[in-house]
Amino acid sequence: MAKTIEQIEKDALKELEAATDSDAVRALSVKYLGRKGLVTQYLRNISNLPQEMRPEAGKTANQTKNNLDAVFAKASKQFASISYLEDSYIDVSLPGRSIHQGSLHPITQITQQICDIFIRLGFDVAEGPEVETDYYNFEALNIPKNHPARDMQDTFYISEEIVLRTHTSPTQPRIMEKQQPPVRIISPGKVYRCDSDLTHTPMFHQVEGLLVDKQVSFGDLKGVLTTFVHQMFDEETSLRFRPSFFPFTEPSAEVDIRCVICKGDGCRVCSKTGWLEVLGSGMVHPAVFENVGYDTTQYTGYAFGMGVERIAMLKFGIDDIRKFFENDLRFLRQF
Ligand code: 2NM
Repeated sequence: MAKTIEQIEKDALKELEAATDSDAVRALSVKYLGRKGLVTQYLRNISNLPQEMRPEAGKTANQTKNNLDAVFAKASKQFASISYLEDSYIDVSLPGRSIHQGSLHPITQITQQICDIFIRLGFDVAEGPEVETDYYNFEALNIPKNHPARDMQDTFYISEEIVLRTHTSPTQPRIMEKQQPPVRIISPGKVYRCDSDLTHTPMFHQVEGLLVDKQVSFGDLKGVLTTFVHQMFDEETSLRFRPSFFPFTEPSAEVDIRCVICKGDGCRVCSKTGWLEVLGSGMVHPAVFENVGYDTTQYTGYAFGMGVERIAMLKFGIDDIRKFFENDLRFLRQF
């Protein structure tokens, strides 16, 4: 016995109640209203009914078809809007995504501090290549072929004539060749030496300075470096100039400051001397001026150089230079 159209509609509505998503509604729509659907088949079978029953049966069946059509469409729309809400659901109680602020590497910070002091004193910044010729790295700076600083153990050679610069000094004869005095420059940058332990890394940073003019004296050098130390460390920091030797300066002096840790009492950092070496300096050797075509009867000049890592270690109280190159964020975020 075939089901009545009322029974079919009842079943359809009951099944719809159990539907939980729009896919289920679509399946019901196919089951009842599709090409082989139960309502569709019922409509088709009306032609087999006795003539007098057809109009009434057709009317009821069409009403059922239209009703189910509307009910399915409405249900499908409701499920669609629910799933849209579920997909785009935002939990406003979740903590926000934090933005980590970056900062300058401590070596960059100290390099900038050093440069700023000399810029205020009237120096310009001049940078040069890290891959340098033997001529500018050594020869122009009065470092002869047999000098220990040229030792294969210290210098990274690219070829017979090309090296990784071992100091930032070669920038200076490059400038002097192009520019007559007065010259006031500082040269910050990376330098390379084949050396690695607690206090040495194969790459480190220097700032070197040069001033050339008429009647420049060792007193000018002392004044500028004293100002530098007082601004970089502390107005109260005492310093001393200790005779030394560099091939490119004569006379030469190293600058020591009172130990920033023990204030001169003697400790592990200053090897019980109470002093810390922070700078090399001197009056530019006439041979350097001759190499760049400066008139040595008219001009004199001073030069100085320092290691940025060493200054940074003293300022921040760090005892292992390698910390600067490990890129451990727990270390770097302290600066
Ligand atoms: C130092 C110490 C002493 C220096 C000399 C020159 C130049 F090019 F003018 F000759 N530039 N830098 C110099 C002098 C560097 O570093 C420890």
